[in-house]
Amino acid sequence: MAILIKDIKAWQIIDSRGNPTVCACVELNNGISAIQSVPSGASVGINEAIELRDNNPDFLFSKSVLKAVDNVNNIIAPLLINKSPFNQFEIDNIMIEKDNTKNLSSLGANAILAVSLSVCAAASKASGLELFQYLGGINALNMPTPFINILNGGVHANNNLDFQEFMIVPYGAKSFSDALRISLEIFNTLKNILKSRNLSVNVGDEGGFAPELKTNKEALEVILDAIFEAGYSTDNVKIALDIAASEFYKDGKYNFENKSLTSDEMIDYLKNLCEDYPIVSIEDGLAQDDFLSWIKLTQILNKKVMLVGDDLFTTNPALLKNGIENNAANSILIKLNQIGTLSKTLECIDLAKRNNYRTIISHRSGETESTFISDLAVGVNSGFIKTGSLSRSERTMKYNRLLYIEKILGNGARYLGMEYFD
Ligand code: 2PG
Ligand code: MG
Repeated sequence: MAILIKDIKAWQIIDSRGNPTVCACVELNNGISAIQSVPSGASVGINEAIELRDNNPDFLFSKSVLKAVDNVNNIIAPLLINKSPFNQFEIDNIMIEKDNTKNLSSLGANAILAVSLSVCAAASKASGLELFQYLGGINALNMPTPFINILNGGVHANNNLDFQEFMIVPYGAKSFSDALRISLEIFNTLKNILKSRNLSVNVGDEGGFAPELKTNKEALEVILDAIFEAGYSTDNVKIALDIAASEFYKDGKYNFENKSLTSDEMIDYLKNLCEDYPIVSIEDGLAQDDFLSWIKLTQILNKKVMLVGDDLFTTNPALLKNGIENNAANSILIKLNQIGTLSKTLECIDLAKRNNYRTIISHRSGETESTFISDLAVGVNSGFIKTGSLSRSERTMKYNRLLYIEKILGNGARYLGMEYFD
C-alpha cells in the first residue's frame, strides 16, 4: 500500500516569549503522525516571508494566528491529502503556488512552514529513519560547531547593550559534547563573575545573561574574563557576534552607544574590533539596505572572519545569488521561517555550499519545543548552528537533541571545529 497523507490539522500554541504560533500535525494512512511548530523573530529582516497574524487589537495583543491555523485546516489540508509525504518538493510547491504571493502573505509562512516541516518529520518516521538521516543520508556525519549565546542585548533584552548577541565558539573542542562541556564551564563562570560584580544574571530571550554593561567592548571584556577564569584560552575558544545592525541604522548612520557612524566608520569600527578581540564571525555587521558597504566590508575582512548575512539574505536564494555575484558577505544564516518552506531552505543551503559560503542553521528569538533545526544542521552537514544559550529549555533541547544525534552516530560523528577556520 502506498504511504500517503491522510490528514493535516493545525492549532495555535504558545512560543517562548508568550506569543501565539502555529503547530501542525500530519497523519499518514499507515497510522504514523508527526507534529512540528514554527518559531518567530524579533529582529525581522524586511525581505522575510510574512508570518500571518490576525491583527485584532482586542485579542492577544493582535498576535493570534487563528487565520493561519484556518488556512492549514481548510485550504492546505484538502490540497495535500492523498499526496506522498516523500515528495517534499511537490508538497512545498503546491503550497507556494496556492499562496501565489512573493512573500507567502496570503496563506502565511507560519501556516506553510508548520505543514512543510511536519510532512518531512512524518516521512522520516515512516521510512524508519532519524530525521537527520532522512534529510542527509549516510553521509550526514558532521556535528555542527555551536555558536553559543552567552550575553543578550539589542531587541532580545531589556538592557542597554546595543549589539544583539555575544556568542562563544568552542572551536578547539574534540567533539560536539566536549564543545558543550567547555561552553557550560564558561557560561557558569560568567554567571559567577557577573554576580561577584553585582550585575544581573537574569537572562534574555535567547537564554544568555542580560546585565547592564556600559559598552559592547565591556561585554567582550567580561566574556574574555570568563573564558580565562574557566581555564581556557583564545586559542581554543573564540567569539562570534550578531550585531543586528539593521536595528540601529537610521538615515545612513549607525547609531549605538553615543556614536553615530557613517558606513565607512562602521566598517573601521568592525575591523578594529576584529584586531582587538578573538572574533571569528560577525553577523549583520552592517544593515540589510547598506549593500555597497557590505561589499567593502567583505573586501577588508573576507579572509579573517565569517561575515554572515542574516537580514541581508533572509534565507532567500535570489538574495543570496545577488550577494554571491557581488562578493557581499561570505556566510549565510539559515532560518526556515524566513523563506517559509523546507525545500526553499534546502535550495538556499545548496546554493551557499556550491559557492563556498558557510551556512549557520539558526533558531529564532521566539522559539518552540521543535528540535528540527538540530537534525537539519547535521542532515545537511551545515558545519555550524546557532541556537541560543545553555539555559531555557527551548534552547537547551536543541543542544540535547544534538547530543543524542552524536550518540547515534557513535564513531562516525565528526566535529570539525577549528578545521573550518584554517
Ligand atoms: C537573529 C535571530 C536569532 P530574531 O537575528 O539572528 O538569534 O533573532 O529571531 O529575533 O530575528
Ligand atoms: Mg541575526
